[in-house]
Formats: sequence, C-alpha cells, structure tokens
Amino acid sequence: MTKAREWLREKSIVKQILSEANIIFNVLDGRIPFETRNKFIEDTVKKQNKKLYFIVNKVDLIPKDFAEKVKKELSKEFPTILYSASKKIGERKLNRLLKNFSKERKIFKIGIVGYPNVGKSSLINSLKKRKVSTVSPKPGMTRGKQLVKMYPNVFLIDTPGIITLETDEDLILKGSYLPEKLEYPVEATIKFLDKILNVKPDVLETTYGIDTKDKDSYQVLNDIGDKLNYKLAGGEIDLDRTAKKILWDWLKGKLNPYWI
Ligand SMILES: Nc1nc2c(ncn2[C@@H]2O[C@H](COP(=O)(O)OP(=O)(O)OP(=O)(O)O)[C@@H](O)[C@H]2O)c(=O)[nH]1
Ligand SMILES: [Mg+2]
Repeated sequence: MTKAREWLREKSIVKQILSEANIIFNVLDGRIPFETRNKFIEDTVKKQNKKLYFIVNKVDLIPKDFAEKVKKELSKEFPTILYSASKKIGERKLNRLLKNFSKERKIFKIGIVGYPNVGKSSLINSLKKRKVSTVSPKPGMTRGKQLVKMYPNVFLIDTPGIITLETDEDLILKGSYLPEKLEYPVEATIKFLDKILNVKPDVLETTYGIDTKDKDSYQVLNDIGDKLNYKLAGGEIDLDRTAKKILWDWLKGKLNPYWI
C-alpha cells in the first residue's frame, strides 16, 4: 500500500499545482483511460471552477474505434482530445487551442497532471517541438515541477505523476509503479495477467507467440518464460525475471492490452 504520508504529500503537491494553474490538462493513458482518471483532481478542479481537458495520450497503441468510444464516454464529463506524443496525433488540435489562448489578454498557466508514466513530459516535448523535459518508461521520472513557455502569456507546467492511496499491485496495473520496487513481482504479474486474460487474451498471443486457450495466468506466465527462454540454473523457468519483463513491456508500450 502506498503510505498514507506519501499520499498526503502528493495530495498537497496537486493542490498547489491546481491552484497555481488556471487550466488543467489531465493526461490519461489511452490503453487504460478510466483507470488513470483521478477523482481527487477532477473534484478539486470542479470546486475551483477551472477548466479541465482530458488528453487521452498513447492513442497510437490502441485501435481507432476503441479510441473513439473512449472519447465519446469521456466527453460527457470534460472536453476530450485524443493524442499521441510519439505519433503526433491530435497535435494540431492542441496547438490551435494554445494559440487561441495566446490571443487573449491574460496569463494561461496550464497544469499538465496525471498518473506517472502516462506521457506528461512527452506531451510537453511534442508541443514545444524539442526536448525540454526528460522522458522515460520509468514511472516517477519527473520529480519537481517545471514551467515551459509556449507563448508570452501561455505556460505549461510539467508535474510529477500523481497517484492516490492504493496498493502497489493496483499501481502496477496502471503502469505507475517500478517493477523493481515490488516485493512480490510474480503475484502482481499474475493479477495483471488475470486482467488481460479476462479482457484481451489475444494481445498475449500476438506479443509473446503463446497460446492462452484454457490456460490460467500462472500457466501463461510459465509459457511466456519458456518462450523467452528465461531459465534458472536448474532448468526451471525464472518466473521472477519473466514477471518483471512482462511489466516492463507494459510500461514501455510493447505489451498493449486496453480496456474501458
Ligand atoms: N507509444 C507511445 N508511447 C508514449 C507516448 N507518450 C509517451 N510515451 C512513452 O511513455 C513513457 C512515459 O513517458 P513520460 O513522458 O516520461 O511520462 P510522464 O507522464 O512524464 O511520466 P512521469 O514523469 O514518470 O510521471 C515513455 O517511455 C514514453 O516514450 C505516446 O503517445 N505513444
Ligand atoms: Mg514526466
């Protein structure tokens, strides 16, 4: 479980950023848009009467029809823009929005917030068209906040990822936790595989070239380890190493299940 003290600290960082910014871009991972929403952020923004946009990032990793469905659902609550920082999808739309802000006679500070690893820093780099912020598949890359000027009156604020009080295993499912920090990577991966087997077993088949039919998550983990040839000295499959590899593939966008 993330420690209560950590959560309180995070909460105070969000509060500070949310009060400093007058517009919020809440970045979501397009593969798991609903799980990377953060009720605390949304409630705070509503209370402060500020404008929030959902930026559904990484849409290059999901099918178009799924992305459209996500947009339709999310738009019921906040304006939603489909985006890909790597493939430049949605960039024109977002640039136009920033340009419109630049024509107004007031300062716009846009807080770029969201879970770790959803692509907040990547979004800023793609809008700025150069590397102003460090990007990494390692969740927790960005530590402090950083102000990036887009126009004389328009600024983006890069922020550290924000989580809520939840278990390490839940955070792993959100791509927001370092596999190396897990006490039991195999257990967390089993839980992750259970979820995938439930909603998108075919991605395991295409990513690892295994068969999932009538198999449970433990067998699937074994089969993936076998396929990767991750073996211990005695010849058994190295489940620990296999588990971490699967989690890293998820963080790196190489294993891409998706669900609403
Ligand atoms: N395929 C794909 N990968 C992306 C996209 N945007 C970001 N990534 C990858 O996602 C990972 C995390 O990106 P970051 O920009 O560092 O994410 P962040 O939200 O700033 O992460 P923290 O600073 O750790 O909170 C990196 O490996 C990026 O290359 C995208 O649109 N598509
Ligand atoms: Mg970052």
